[in-house]
Amino acid sequence: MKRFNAPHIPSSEITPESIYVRRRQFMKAAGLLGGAAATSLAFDASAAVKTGGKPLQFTPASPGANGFHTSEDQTPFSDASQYCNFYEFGTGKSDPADYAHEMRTEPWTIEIAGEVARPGKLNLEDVLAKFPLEERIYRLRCVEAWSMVIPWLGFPLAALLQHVEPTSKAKYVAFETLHRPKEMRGTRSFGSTIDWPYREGLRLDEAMNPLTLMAVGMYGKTLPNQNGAPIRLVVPWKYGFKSIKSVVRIRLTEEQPPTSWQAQNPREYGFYSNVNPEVDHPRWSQKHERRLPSSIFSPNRIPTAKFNGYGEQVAQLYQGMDLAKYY
Ligand SMILES: Nc1nc2c(c(=O)[nH]1)N[C@H]1C(S)=C(S)[C@@H](COP(=O)(O)O)O[C@H]1N2
Ligand SMILES: [Mo]
Repeated sequence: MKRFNAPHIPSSEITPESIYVRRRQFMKAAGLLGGAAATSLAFDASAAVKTGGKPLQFTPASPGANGFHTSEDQTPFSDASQYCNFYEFGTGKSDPADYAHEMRTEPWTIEIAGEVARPGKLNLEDVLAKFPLEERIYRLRCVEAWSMVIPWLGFPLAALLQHVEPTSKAKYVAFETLHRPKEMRGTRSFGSTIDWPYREGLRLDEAMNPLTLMAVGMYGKTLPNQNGAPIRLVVPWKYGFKSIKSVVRIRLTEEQPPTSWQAQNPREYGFYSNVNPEVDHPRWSQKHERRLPSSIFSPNRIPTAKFNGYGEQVAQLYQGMDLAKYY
């Protein structure tokens, strides 16, 4: 098993993000970072690093009590698209923005398997034609104690699951990311962090919750590759690592599926991973977060809310469960 213990490191111990992002932008502008020779296919993805992808049509988020909208300040696109976790491209926060354009996202199919009446492969275009896009302005809180507010574009995962008709045996939903080492330099090296492909999972009722989104865009446009193009999960009440990127496989199961971070370090990462300031990570506190953009002069440090502030929508899913045990 080629695993190497280099798990999540709280970024507060490294560099404040805004300074970091600006430094990268400066280095890029000054031509100080090695640019990959872009093929014609990679060109759009490469441009999307800076500007975002193609404009999309969607129903704008409207304020209400459903958690679909927040009036908090949105994180600028430049921070959300340049300060990322996508270990398939490396463990550094800028690695995804630097290298994810090497991933080909066309054509793209999602395989749906397991406990469903209608298993099979779906083309992304068919998925997009079938499920109208909605905007959801969500907080996303990383386990490393930073957070962002992002306007996502997507459709509820529930719509897709209903379409494939879960059987009565289905209790969990397992997800897998693309694993294509030629295009994902972080998965090529010996001594990798994770046993690829990246895997995540939800209980079926969590997957069916109206907040759970399959996102194909952000800030009005298709997703940049580094944010999980062409389709990713967004589960706003859980730590960011549950929001698996670039999904190619969905499997409904009877048993709780293994997940990448739990397999990597079960003491530090559980299956549920609900945002919870009352349960510290073994190596750092989860009581506060730094809302991006954050710098040493304005750290933007705020208290973390249980379920990332979505308790009204999801607390009932965990009634009677000891969330310190099921972390
Ligand atoms: N396939 C895959 N998905 C992933 C990750 C990853 O390394 N690989 N990182 C996760 C983590 S730790 C976080 S915080 C979010 C970050 O999403 P963002 O970069 O779009 O903000 O993606 C999650 N999804
Ligand atoms: Mo994360």
